Amino acid sequence: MTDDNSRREFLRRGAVAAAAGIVSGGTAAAANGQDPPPTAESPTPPPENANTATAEQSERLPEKFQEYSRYRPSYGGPPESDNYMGKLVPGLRGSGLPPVPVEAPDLGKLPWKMVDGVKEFHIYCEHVRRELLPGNWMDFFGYNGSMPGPTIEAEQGDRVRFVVHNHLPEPTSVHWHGLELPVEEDGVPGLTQNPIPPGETYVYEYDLHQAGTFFYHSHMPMQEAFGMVGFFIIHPAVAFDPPVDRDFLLLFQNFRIDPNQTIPDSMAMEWSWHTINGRSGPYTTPMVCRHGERVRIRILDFSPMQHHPVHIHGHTFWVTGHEGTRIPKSAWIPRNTELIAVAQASDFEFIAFNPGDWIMHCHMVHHMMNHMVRQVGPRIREDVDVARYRGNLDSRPQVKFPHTDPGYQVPGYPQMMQGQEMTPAEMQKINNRRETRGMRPMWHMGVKGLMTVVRVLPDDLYDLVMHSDEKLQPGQVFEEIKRRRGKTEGKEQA
Ligand SMILES: [Cu+2]
Repeated sequence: MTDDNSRREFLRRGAVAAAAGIVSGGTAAAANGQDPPPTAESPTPPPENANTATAEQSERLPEKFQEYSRYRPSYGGPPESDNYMGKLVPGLRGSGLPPVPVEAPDLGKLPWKMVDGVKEFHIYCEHVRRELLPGNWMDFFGYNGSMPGPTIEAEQGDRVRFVVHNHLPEPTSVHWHGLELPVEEDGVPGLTQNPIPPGETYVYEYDLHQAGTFFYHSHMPMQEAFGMVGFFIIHPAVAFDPPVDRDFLLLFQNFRIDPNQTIPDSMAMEWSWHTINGRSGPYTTPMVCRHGERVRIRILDFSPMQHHPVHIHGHTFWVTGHEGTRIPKSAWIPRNTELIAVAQASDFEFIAFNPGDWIMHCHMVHHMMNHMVRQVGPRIREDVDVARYRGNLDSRPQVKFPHTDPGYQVPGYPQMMQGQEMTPAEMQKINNRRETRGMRPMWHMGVKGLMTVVRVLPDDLYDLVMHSDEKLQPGQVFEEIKRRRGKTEGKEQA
């Protein structure tokens, strides 16, 4: 059997086993994607005893830790096994289908039409107003009415044409980040082309031979800090195995926008607003999945100068790609927190085995809040009156002993930090989205700044939330998930 055939055979068996809920790890050594035996074409033999060692490890590991289930917590080991922590467990969608379209919550896609065998896109560079949180409209530069710009979705092998219309009050150009293209298409002002003057149009055209998570952006630094970026996803000609059921995109950004402003300060070096796909938590729309699906989430950090350690709760993901391209399986890394630096992207894949509402967020504390300002008395802390101090500068009142005295309060965030005030109408915008139906009544308290939610819902609850018009009470779905786990946990493990 050729390597390709054995791979297909493994995936087929995996899909059959997966359909039964359990993927056996007992024969892991035989089907764990190790290097094929040496042939005339591959003179380097695998290390001696590699297979024996794996088999021995596998034998020593209690069987219950060798099995993998897409429907409950399990180990799927030993670490060399294909099933280990869900590593190569296929999605429910099956192999051999075209790649699933990407989905960027809260963002649209750039439309295209076929013109003489070329996929032609029109890009409008323009001023954009974006509502980061309900009632908080800010001013940016963006593309086609969106900040960040709409997602470009193309396929390996496409020839693409971008007609760029500059509606900005200043010159611009568009760079195609990570693409191996002719130098005159690279979009660097001065170096490879003249900047596109305001009101004028410029055409880029080239072939795509790569596949992966790329992006497009202005190559004027201050325009980048103003929001001029968007995803450029190139699907592989043949879908990557194991197949995924969902392919989400999240674009992380930081901005400095002072409390009396709606325009980012692109010179600033500390950041007060944090957005995912142009919104801040809790206005970021949850990613809703079916229980047992294989999910890919691709994250791009396009912050001006800060990295993001992105963490998911309740699951372990495999890092399967970076902004360069897909990573070979032997180099995938299991993590629950991945550090993504400026202009880097990471692709995560995991089996959504764990029903519930799971937060996915940047772990830097300053990135878990919005509209931050320094401690300046009543502006942030409601019970502190700086006028009282200012009026008595000659004889400032002494700190009194009772702990209620403001002098006892720690300057900084921890005590009496104010939440973002929102009107009932604004709260409705948070809670009235289909994707949030049935979440706990106060779910939004814990979802701020660079935070969003992955919802893993059993089939019937997924349909109830996403497809039915039945009225759901706050907390109804969450409580039902808790109730079922309590009821069925023992049975499933029997
Ligand atoms: Cu961060």
